[in-house]
Amino acid sequence: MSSNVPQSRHLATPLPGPASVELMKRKHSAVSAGVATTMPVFAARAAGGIVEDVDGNRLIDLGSGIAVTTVGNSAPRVVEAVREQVEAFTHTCFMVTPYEGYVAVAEKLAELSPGDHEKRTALFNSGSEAVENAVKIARVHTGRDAVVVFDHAYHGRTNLTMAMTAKNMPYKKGFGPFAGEVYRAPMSYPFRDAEGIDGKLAAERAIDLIQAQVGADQVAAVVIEPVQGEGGFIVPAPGFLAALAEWCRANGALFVADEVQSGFGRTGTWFAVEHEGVVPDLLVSAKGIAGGLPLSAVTGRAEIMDSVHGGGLGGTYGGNPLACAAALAVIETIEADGLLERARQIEELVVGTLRSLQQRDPRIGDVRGRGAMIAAEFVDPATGRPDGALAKAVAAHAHAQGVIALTCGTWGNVIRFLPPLSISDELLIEGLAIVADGLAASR
Ligand code: PLZ
Repeated sequence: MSSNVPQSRHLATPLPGPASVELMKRKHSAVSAGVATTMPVFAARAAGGIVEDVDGNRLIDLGSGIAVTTVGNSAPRVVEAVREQVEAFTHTCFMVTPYEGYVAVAEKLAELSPGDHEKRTALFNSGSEAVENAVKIARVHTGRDAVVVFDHAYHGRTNLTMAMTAKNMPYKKGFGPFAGEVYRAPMSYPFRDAEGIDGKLAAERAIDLIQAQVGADQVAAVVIEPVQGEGGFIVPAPGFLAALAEWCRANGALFVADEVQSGFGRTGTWFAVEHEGVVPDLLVSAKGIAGGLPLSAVTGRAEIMDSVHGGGLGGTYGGNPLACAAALAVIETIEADGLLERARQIEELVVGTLRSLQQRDPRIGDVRGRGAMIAAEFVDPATGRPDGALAKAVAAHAHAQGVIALTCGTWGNVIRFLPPLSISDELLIEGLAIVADGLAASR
């Protein structure tokens, strides 16, 4: 670890401490109220599995800045690569005078993403921007308009991606009208689907609706998160993704995997579709790709990606040289440090802990996820109805004790565990124990 942030939880003050309180006052008078924060503490530095705040409190990081710092905060190779790049040049604009880093990232993505067909990549800044561009590319390539998305989906906050995102509060309320030609199909949600709805039947249910309500020959793209993120870490039943991909192939639509949250080693493979043996036509990455520097990508079949007219894709900052240098260092770190394997170990530890908790506490309705992307869904055991208040109370307990725990889910009743892969077992175990205490305390 390049940074010397001690790898232990430490509460120097009650949370938030005085320096954070002061900064929060400044935030309130300078930053839009529309930008909310999960915790009222301000970060000073972070590394490994710890975020240290401005009062010297050290928090256990079970969120990775929403699945971004997968290789750890200020990971040594990333710091070094960015430092070298920042001294060489900070920006020229790839569309003006290109540079090698962008091309090297595209080459790496071709190598790492599923399928051995020829591929091309275009780079952008945010997940939302890349999802929008995947839709643009799919529309140009197919000459069709319709985009199919799913219940519980999250694809971003721009106008088109708000239309694609399912949840009203806080993402969409009052922000419409939304982009047209976006259609929502039912998701495979094993915990909440009726008994006997396996992946194949769930896919049939979705496809029947798409064919009847949209029309098979109207669909440019089916866009799906292989493991849904904000929607509640929903892992579709086996075969669901493959059946959708197969339907796309048969009907001239593109299968687009939004791997913004599930990609880049998070689930123990480079991309989550690999668990299902699915090869997407287009794959969207962001978040974990560059260790915290803003970078996103659309990677896809060469003939699709090259069907766009020259100049049709781009943006001032897309594939910024600092972000590209960081991405190359992230890839090197995942490979050199065996982090895919580490994600699988984390899965074992987190799932094991949560399952044994579930055996003693029926308010944990479901434990699910893959790799270092695991969640517990809280319910009222009598009715099975979502218990958002419980998830909120458990998260609040964790926050007060110095554990960064995030909620998610359509009903806000899911706590998700997204630790950096650089976290130690000790910190992970301690963080989970504090979450368990929060559950016990919320009776
Ligand atoms: N697609 C699957 O998870 C971002 C959003 C947090 P951006 N998810 C975190 C928030 O409240 O804004 C996300 C995602 C999936 C797309 C996106 C959008 O990525 O980089 O936030 O634009």
